[in-house]
Amino acid sequence: MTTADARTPASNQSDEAGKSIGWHKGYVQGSRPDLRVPVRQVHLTNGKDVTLYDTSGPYTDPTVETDVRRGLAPLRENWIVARGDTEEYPGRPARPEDDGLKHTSPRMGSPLLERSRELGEGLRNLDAVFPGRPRLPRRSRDGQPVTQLAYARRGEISPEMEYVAIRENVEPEMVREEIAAGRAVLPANVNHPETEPMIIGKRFLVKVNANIGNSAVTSSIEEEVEKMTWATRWGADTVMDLSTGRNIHTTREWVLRNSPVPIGTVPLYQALEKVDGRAEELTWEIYKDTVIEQAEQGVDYMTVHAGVRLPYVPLTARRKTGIVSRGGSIMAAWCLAHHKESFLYEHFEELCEILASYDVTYSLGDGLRPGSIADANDEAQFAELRTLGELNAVAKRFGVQTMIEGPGHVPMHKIKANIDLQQEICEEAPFYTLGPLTTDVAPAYDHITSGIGAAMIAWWGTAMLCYVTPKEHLGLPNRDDVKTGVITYRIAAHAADLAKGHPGAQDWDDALSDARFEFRWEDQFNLALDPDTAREFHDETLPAEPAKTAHFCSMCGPKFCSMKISQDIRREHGGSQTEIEAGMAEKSKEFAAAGNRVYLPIAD
Ligand code: IRN
Ligand code: FE2
Repeated sequence: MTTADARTPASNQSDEAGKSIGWHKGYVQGSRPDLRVPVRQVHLTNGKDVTLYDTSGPYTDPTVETDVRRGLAPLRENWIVARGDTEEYPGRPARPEDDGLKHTSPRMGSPLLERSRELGEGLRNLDAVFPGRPRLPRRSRDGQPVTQLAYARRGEISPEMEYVAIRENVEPEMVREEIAAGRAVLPANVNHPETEPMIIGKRFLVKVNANIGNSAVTSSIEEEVEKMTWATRWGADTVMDLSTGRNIHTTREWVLRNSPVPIGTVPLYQALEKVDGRAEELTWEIYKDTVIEQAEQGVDYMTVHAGVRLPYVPLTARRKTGIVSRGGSIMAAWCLAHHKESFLYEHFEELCEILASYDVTYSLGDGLRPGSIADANDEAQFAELRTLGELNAVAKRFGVQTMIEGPGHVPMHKIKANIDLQQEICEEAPFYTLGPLTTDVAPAYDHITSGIGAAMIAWWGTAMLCYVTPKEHLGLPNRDDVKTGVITYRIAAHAADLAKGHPGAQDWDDALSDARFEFRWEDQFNLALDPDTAREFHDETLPAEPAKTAHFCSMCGPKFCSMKISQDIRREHGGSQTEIEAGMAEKSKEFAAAGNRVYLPIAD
């Protein structure tokens, strides 16, 4: 990573003033021709480049033609086939109920296509059935795990591992070790060859997940595909499709075929659709069938709420907000209705065998996470966590990559106990937390209440943060909410990367600080997490082109910009301490003479 030289005089680039140099998509070549790792190359006006991690996929590469109807190129396909441990098979036939169309009579030909066309509902320009290349699903040839964990344990550095090593600026052997030890996961279903490998673990950059998903009444397939590309454009490392209602199978197919990042789901949601929303009618068979359906499509990781055990349900009775997890409440309802142990817990080993044969990663759900500050770190939550620790060990035995989900709503002073306990109980398996929200009093601002908790818990070792949007607790996020959520969480993640001292993390800050200090406005914008908004805010008060190189902004005005003042001091008085102090005293006199006002009215 190269950054701007901190001491480049501002005047040196005045001739390039206002010229938007921008950024372009670059690639770092790996050890084989088909291993090219995408990066975002920001070109600064001083001729230097800054290289940033890039999650946006081929969509931001003008040299690559993308077509959502055909899907992305299957970049990992050759790697998967070359391993020789998987085979194609006919797969499970898609059924109308997979798409929530259970109550309509199937027709001749393609019932899904016909019904969806007839309904014409929730579908705008996209056809109901994904038209892209037909493919058969793959799975393990002999029932042995075909997981990155199995390869890492055998001492193999897969192309996927080399890819993430380049992405993270670390040694491939370190990647292999972390995966082998279960401290990191590399979610990469053999049926999602389109995905650009990424890694989740505390020794790596903190990752951010964005949730998307239609519900029965809102959103179309097209909108969901767009939300996915939109979220990854702003920096989502993974996307979870939490769709319910109609077109659920088809929406997921479109999202998967077009997604450059791993896709996660909660199979329980779709299983519930298949029994018409009646939790007590769920069975292991329906659940298992849904998991296989999704694994064949290429879902990279699945939330499984197997820690919600029958004896824990009563522990939530006296809580302020009971069970707030969707999956958790479905499983609790099932356990109570049958007065039986959870079928997920009972059949966990069988589930491990299925996941291992596609390399689906577990995300062991926190179905009993606290839904309010009052319920944080209570008995129900920690009882479930201990069970997740036990299940983590089982999953590892079966060679399944595993991460552990965490809360929720937790006040700041109770956050650290969560990650410490999780790391201890789960043998340092990656923690994946939802926030946590540090207070309950700010609906409409819960991206912020949770961004605070997210930054703290990530600093202490959480590997991935599940974003929260301003619509949390209020409604389904739209495009703007998705962007706000992703940017907020990128801030939390990067703040943690800095605090953890991840190699190269600070280079980005240094480059932006230099640009700020030297009044290279365009560079500031281009380096920003959200260049559009930064530029827009600046232009609101100083729209003129010359202002892009002006040595002040409208916050303090031309006279009292602190950065301007320190530059003047440096220029007039060189560098020695006494000279600087003298300069400061002089500026202080000027300041007093002008009325001691920090904020001057904006002159227009
Ligand atoms: C992450 C950590 N804890 C929960 N999450 C996410 O919350 C989970 O991965 C899923 O995307 C979402 C909803 O989960 P529930 O409410 O079904 O538990
Ligand atoms: Fe909540």
